[in-house]
Amino acid sequence: MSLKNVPIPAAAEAAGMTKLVFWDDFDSYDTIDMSGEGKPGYNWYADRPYSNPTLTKEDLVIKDSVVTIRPERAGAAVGLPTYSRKGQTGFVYNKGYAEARMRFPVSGLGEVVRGQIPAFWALGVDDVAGRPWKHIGELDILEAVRAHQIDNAVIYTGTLHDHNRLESPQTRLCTNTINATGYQDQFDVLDDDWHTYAALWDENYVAWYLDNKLMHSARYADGELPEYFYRDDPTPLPKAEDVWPDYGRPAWPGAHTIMNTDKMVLFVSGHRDWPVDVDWVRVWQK
Ligand SMILES: [Ca+2]
Repeated sequence: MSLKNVPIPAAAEAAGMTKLVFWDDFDSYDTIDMSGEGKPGYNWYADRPYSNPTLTKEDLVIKDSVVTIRPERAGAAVGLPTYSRKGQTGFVYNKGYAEARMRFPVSGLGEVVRGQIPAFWALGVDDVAGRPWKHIGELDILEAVRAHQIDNAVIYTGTLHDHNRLESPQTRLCTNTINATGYQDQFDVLDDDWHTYAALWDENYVAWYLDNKLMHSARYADGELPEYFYRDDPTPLPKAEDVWPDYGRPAWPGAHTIMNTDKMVLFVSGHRDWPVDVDWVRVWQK
């Protein structure tokens, strides 16, 4: 499917996010800095943070307007970023509607190491750039997870993390919201077909979409405990720490409000043993 035939997603339009600020159809390597040097002006960077090896054309195979992301184990979780640590350049964004059309196998998988999963996600640029930070956000638009509860079926999850070192330099406080998967007997099992994964990120609000359908959302504000919602149900979900006592940390008032100011780098992630096809990526803003 060519990107130019894809309409503005309804949720982005409703939020006034109709300005296309980032797009890639993966027609060629021209939008990826394969040099590993971190030169400005590209959508994606083969050089990667956290001392991971530079991606090669074996790790990123482009064919028929699709990139297959399949790096070796080392650094697979990081995938392909929109920002170069080496060049201190690239695409970052604050608020907007980010979406990707992706496909990955859901059966015949060997042992998959934790964290090395199909993902479309964003992280505060200070961490990616290697700058010291006290407080950043992380928006996991999609993480495809194997659910041991249901025969290792591959399920949809989307998560918001608040990484906070303000209260103790030694401690990385983190609170999380995740979709209904993990809270109760609601699993959104994925197949190996193409799907569009998206997150609407606005002031004090994040909502996740699968094929343009609202999946779950989070609301947060200064001085208030965040609330998490399942689809259109106005009843807040139970707190994660009440359901999974060892899951993350209890949320604190103001958790996630770092999202209102943080600038984030986008990533698409796959692995040699769990390759991910990406047809296109777009980001819309007001
Ligand atoms: Ca394409």
